[in-house]
Parts: sequence; C-alpha cells; structure tokens
Amino acid sequence: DCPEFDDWPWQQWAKQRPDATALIREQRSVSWQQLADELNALSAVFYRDGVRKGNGVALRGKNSPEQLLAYLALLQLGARVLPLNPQLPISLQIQLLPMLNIDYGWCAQQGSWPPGVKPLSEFCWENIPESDAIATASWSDQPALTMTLTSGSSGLPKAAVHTPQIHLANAHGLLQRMQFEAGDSWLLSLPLFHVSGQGVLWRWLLKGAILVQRHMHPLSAALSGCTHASLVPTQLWRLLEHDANSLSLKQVLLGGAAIPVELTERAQQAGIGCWCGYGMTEMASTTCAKPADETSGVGLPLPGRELRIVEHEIWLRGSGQALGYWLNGDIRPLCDEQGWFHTRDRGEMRDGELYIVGRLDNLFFSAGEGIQPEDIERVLVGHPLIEQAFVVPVASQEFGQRPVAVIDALPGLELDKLTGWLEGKVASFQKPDFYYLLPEHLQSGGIKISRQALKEWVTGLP
Ligand code: 4YB
Repeated sequence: DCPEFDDWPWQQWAKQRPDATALIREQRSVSWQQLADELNALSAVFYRDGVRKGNGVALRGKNSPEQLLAYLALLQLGARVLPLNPQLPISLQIQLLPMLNIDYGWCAQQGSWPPGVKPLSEFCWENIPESDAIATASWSDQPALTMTLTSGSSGLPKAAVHTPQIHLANAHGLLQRMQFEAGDSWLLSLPLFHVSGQGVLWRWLLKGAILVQRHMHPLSAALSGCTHASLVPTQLWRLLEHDANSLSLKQVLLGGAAIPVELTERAQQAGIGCWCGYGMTEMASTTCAKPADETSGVGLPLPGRELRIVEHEIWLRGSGQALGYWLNGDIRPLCDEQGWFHTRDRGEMRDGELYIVGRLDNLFFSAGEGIQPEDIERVLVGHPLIEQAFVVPVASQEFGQRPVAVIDALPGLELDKLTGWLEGKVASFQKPDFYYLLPEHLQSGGIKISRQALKEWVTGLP
C-alpha cells in the first residue's frame, strides 16, 4: 500500500528530517526545513494576492526555482494549479484559460495574461518576504488539484486533473520496482508543464529524497552527482554522443516515445542502467516499465494498474488515473463505466510483455494498404546515424496518401541512400517517397515534436 502522509509531504519531511537535504539548486543544498519555511512564506504572499482554495492558477515557465516553489506553495493553499508551457501561443491561452477557470497567473518572465487572469506577485527565491501568517489548507481535505495539458494531435489540449494523493500513488507503483531512496537524487530533467516533470516531483516527495534543479545545458553537467534522471530518447542519444563518462547515474527512466533497443544497449555499455517506461498524462506518467533488455517491449503494468487490449487498443485503469478532464467548472470523466481509460494507443502482448505499436490516429491508407507510421520509424531509427524519424502522410492523386519521412540525423547521413537501405526491411508500399531533414524550428517547445506541425510543414514544401 502507498505510504500515507498526515500532512503536505514537504511539511512531514521537515518534521521528520529537518536537516536532511531536500533540494539542490545548481550547487546549493536546501534542507527540508528551509524548503518548508520558503513554502510557508510564499503561501502567505499568494494568500495576500487573493488566492483561495479552489482557485485556478496558471504557472507559466520552464522549471525555474521560483516555478517549483510556486507549484508547491499554491497546492499548499488548496489551489488548482496549471503549469503552462511558455511557448503555448497567446491566442491559444486566450481560448483555453477561461475554459479552465483560471483566476490567477504567475510567470517566470514578465508577459501578459488574457483578460480575467490576475497576475500574482513576482518573487525571487533568494528573498521571499518573511511572514507569520499561516495560509495552509489541510492536506487531508484534499482541496488541491493539478491540471496537466495533454498533447493531443488535434483540437485544443485537454486538462487532466489529479490530486496530490493520486500523483503519489502513481509514484509508489514505479518505486515498488525501481530502486530510489532517501539519499538518492533525481534531476528535474523534464518540464513541470509536462506530466513527466511532475512525475519526478512526486517520486522525490514520496521518498523524501533529493531533487536536483539545474540549467539543463549541457545535460552532462546538469547530471553531475545525480543518481536518477527521466529522459526522452533524444536526450539520451545526445548525452551518449557528447560525453557519457564520469556519470554518477544509477538509473535513467526513459519514456514519452518509442525507445530503440540500440539506444538502451549503447547506454548500458556506457554504464547507464536504463528503464523503459510507457506512460501518459491521464495516468500521471509511468504505467508500465521494465529494466531495459534485448526487446523493444515496455514490460507489464506496474503494481496498482490493470491493462486490457481491446480491438488492438490499449486500455488502462488504476493508480495514477486522473479524476477527469477539467472543462468550464466541471470534471468530465475520461474513462468508461468500468473505469477503463481508452488510450488510443495500439498495442500487442507478446511473450508476456506489452509492445506499443503506435497511435491508432496515426494509421493511414495508401492504395488500400494500412500504414502505421511507427512501423517504418522503428526501422529507420535502427540506422546508426538516425536519432529520430517521423513518417507522415501526404496527399497523392494516385494512391490517396503516401508516406514521407522527416529525419533527425547525425552529420554524414545521405538521405538519398535511405531507399536502398530500407530494401528488404519494410514492404515496398511502406517505403517513403521523400526524405527530409528535421528543421530546427520544429524541434523546440515541449518534449514532443507535433506530428500535426510536421504534416503541415511537409505539405507546404515545394
Ligand atoms: C510511447 C511511450 C513508449 C509514451 N513507446 N510510445 O515518468 C515517465 O514515465 C517518463 C520518463 C521519461 C520520459 C517521459 C516520461 C513520461 O511520463 C511520458 C508520458 C507522456 O509522454 N505523456 S503524454 O501524454 O505526453 O503522451 C502519451 C503518449 O506518448 C502515449 O499515449 C503514447 O502514444 C506515447 N508514448 N511512452 C511508445 N514507451
């Protein structure tokens, strides 16, 4: 069973182990007592700004020390917290924030908010105004909520709602398998506005371990002294390419996209132990995971989760599952009557483990043949110079749709040799008609490259 907390986890650790290190900011250690003091002072600041239980508060930024403090202090006030990607276009924010009932906004850099969103006080972690005021909601009343935006391929993102208790239950599932204890340190290596960043926080809080917050470039420097990190496959490729020596890493948790066996083998050779995870926003991050081995499967559901495959689709239920999607003051269910969340991921059970085939929505047809882009992508990333590959459909008069490939490669890759290289590795109807190098402007933003944006870019090419 998941360890129970009687108080906000940071307050409980401050009582039990006041002098133990909670946080490392760049090189500086912060104890649980100091962290709890900072959070109490900051809650009082936000209380004076007007924030009350149940208010919606957007937190726009990319993992600054202040954003982390604001996230925790607002939860302690019983607010409903929405971490936001600063690259989310303002036009989208104007549409989205009213539907998510956002009352207040806090951001790392100055910037405007849509009408109706009141800006909160700016502060710097080095001088949060001292306060005797106590503005803390009770942990056991469970008023606090997080809202995490999904990265759906079409339409507006949806906001999955979790309680802190649900996040902890998700963390507990993984940590019953993966070793992570007090004294270990996890780098906050993914953004808080993505579920993978929040996943790091709740594992840290569950164990009372050490969270490391640093500038992420270069990643090898950020990782210095850390025992754990969550990485998407491209981050690990780059790390291995540049410098994988002198790492203190015990374990890396991978996820967010297909994890090539070539990648985990290279990492293990460099002494980095890898875990392959499969998770999603709606389940508060990881749902299935295994220590990397010679197969490209993602293992089995972690304790507390259940899995079904229904007409090729992966269904999940259990710990970590969001209460629903927030919309106009209501929480709308995201599961069916039996509690199953239909993931829209296509999966298969083989030799006792789950394999992710691809997104059902990515399937397209070319002259009547079904093409699952991920089937071709998996083969392409087996090429020694290819780090990431995306296959998207373009309209074709003759075939309806045809695949083209967008490639993120190391220097030296010759695109015109790829058709030959694919010979015998995929069916001929699966061979892309054209290959392009992934342009820089599509690589920024969140942790994932949008297939929709890729499709639009490819369609607009001469
Ligand atoms: C996959 C996939 C896989 C997701 N193969 N497709 O803490 C973690 O678990 C973690 C660690 C490192 C990096 C990322 C994570 C995550 O949380 C990832 C969670 C995530 O990506 N959520 S999402 O809502 O943005 O996207 C979910 C979708 O991503 C899934 O429905 C799949 O389509 C895809 N995905 N893991 C292949 N191993």
